[in-house]
Amino acid sequence: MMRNHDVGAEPPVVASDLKTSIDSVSTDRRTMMGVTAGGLVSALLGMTTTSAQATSGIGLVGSAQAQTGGASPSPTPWWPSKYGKDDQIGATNLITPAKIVDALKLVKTGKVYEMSHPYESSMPKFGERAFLLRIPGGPTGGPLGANNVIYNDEFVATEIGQVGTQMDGLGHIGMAFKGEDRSEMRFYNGFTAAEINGAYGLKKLGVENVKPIVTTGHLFDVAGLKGRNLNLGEEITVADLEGCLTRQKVAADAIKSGDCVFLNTGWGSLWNKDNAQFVKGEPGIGLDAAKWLISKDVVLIGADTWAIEVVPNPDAKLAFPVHQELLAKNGIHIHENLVTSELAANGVWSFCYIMLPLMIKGATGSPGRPIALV
Ligand code: UVW
Repeated sequence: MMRNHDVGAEPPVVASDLKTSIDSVSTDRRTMMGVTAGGLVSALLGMTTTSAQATSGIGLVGSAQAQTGGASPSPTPWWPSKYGKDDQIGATNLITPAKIVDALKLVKTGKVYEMSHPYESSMPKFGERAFLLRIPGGPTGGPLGANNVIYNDEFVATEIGQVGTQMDGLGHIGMAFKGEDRSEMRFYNGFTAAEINGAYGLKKLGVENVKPIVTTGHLFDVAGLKGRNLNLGEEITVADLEGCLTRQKVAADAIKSGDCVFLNTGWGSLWNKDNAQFVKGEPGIGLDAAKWLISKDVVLIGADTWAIEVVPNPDAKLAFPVHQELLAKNGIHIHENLVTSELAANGVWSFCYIMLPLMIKGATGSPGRPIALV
């Protein structure tokens, strides 16, 4: 089976969007405040920003981002949530005790598939996000007491919920209805930026609200279906998802309310091998496939890519529309930078999925160690 990334086969729409570099994109609000993540960390640690931090997928959506600040992109409110007007839990409401019992029935052998990459500074990162770990001292402390105990601590400076293998919480993505007016920037359940944003963490929709995720997971091996790794900017369609189910001999009604779904695109094979290409864009679902999965009432969609959605979007005017559709409009979580290749290689199509988001109060997302159990 051919598994190489055919970089040369990028569709023409990509080339036209590539002209905007990260330097010319003005919508990263950290830069607007004169503080980049790398700069903040550098200031904290007395270091210089690394060239790895300059790698970015932002340039690919630059032309779409350049169109911000105009008329309302969608006059249709998506709130109140079907889970209640004050709900901050979103689709994880669907993970009931019965769902957990059902998922655990899939565990027959006790085999664990790790779905996380290790967290390390060399990993690919979107925009100027950073991950830096230092062990001060060496050892950090001691010797103490008559027994001369010594200890090591670490100091980590990072966008904790948004680097590496990470799950997006419901406070991560919203939509600006009236330019810079924070009372018209809407998130899940209609909460506004004016209501939720706080310098010391989100006041609402923080990732601590997400329930522990223990439910049935299903893999769509799209790379397996195509017989190759998918290309940058290649959209995964509803027909592709249906094709995966047929090829994998999974019944169309196997995906039930409260389940999670995952995409194996092959893009993850670039991880820590060609980071520049990994973050430049990616294959993924477009709005049609997203709506098809939403209609199945899933709780979370994950992938071996950094955004799970096709980047750049085939509609060059749009930037991350699937993020808005899932997180803001439907309260469905996104799990990025997962390892799905082992599941695909072993033909593991359904499994018990466990991800326990950290209760980092006010955070926009969570790192973690997701596993598939069979
Ligand atoms: C953005 O934050 C724009 O993307 P992601 O959730 O993929 O990191």
